[in-house]
Amino acid sequence: MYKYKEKILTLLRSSRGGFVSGEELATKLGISRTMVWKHIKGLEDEGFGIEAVPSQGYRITATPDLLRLDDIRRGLKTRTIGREIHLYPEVASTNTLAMEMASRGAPEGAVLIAETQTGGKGRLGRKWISPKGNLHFSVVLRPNLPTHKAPLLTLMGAVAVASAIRKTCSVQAAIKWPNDILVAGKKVSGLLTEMSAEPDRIRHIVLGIGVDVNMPLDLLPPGVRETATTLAAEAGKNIDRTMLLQQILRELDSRYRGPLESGAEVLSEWKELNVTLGKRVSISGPGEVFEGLAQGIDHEGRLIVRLDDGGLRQVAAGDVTILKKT
Ligand code: BT5
Repeated sequence: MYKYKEKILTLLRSSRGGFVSGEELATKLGISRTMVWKHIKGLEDEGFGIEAVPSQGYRITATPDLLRLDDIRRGLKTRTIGREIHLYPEVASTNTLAMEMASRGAPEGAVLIAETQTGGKGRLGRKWISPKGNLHFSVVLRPNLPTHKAPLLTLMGAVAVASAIRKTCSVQAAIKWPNDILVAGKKVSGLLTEMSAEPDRIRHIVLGIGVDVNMPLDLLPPGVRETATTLAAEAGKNIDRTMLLQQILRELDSRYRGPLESGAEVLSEWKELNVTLGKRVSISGPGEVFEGLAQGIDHEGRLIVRLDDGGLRQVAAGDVTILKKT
């Protein structure tokens, strides 16, 4: 049943807005014209606009901004990331679900996507607002890495997201340490990495990614709205979320391997894409706030900050505010 609907959609799409007769669809699929009509209704229920003209057939007039599993899988061509993909209309948090699924044995590279989240999570108990029109997904990883190297996976995720945004949306995405992607100085994406570990080995990691794509900005509350933006707002047009998601998965897939042994390649890409190094920053970490110059990143992904007294600090976690030059 489901397969026929997908095939009808493929045939209608390939006519690029032209009509395809009910007869042709029925013959190609080997089903009755009544069945064709039922599947057309099914596509309309999904939000497709389909015009039916008796002498000419059917044509697509509108495509919903909804993710579809077949579209995500088509042409993805990844080795590990996305070998299993789950798509949900709504969940509390894809990260929470992915952590549960990972502990029950979900394979490495499993991807969980939700159109909306009712309890989207940021770091440190903060909330991630997750309306329709954006991307919210989590990837299960089982890296053979010691726990202290886990932050490299967040950096790898940030490099993948920034690169994918640059390629598919033609906007200059940049990384702010540790987990933000900015466009024009405003946050457009955040990453949340959660881990289950033994004392010295990672059991599994979930890399959660939220991207503000096509939502109206006023869905974010005042206080958040001013520091955020969407890819649609920056590109001046709605973005094809499927293409962006596929590209992020490909960028993750191509980096999640050898380079992680040393992290060196990911770190050098990260340096190219980041907007933190060389800036004066204020860091708020657990129980303290301090300022300094963000001078470098070490091989474990820690930020190296030069304090005003000349001392150096390696920061493993915290919130960074880039200070204006004085
Ligand atoms: C983050 O936290 O930036 C991590 C966000 C990770 C979200 C993904 S979505 C898929 C997966 N499943 C989850 O449940 N989470 C992950 P943090 O750096 O703590 O930033 C959180 C702060 O960003 C909030 O306190 C708000 O100020 C702001 N914020 C919330 N929603 C936002 C949005 N949609 N766009 C921009 N900023 C937002």
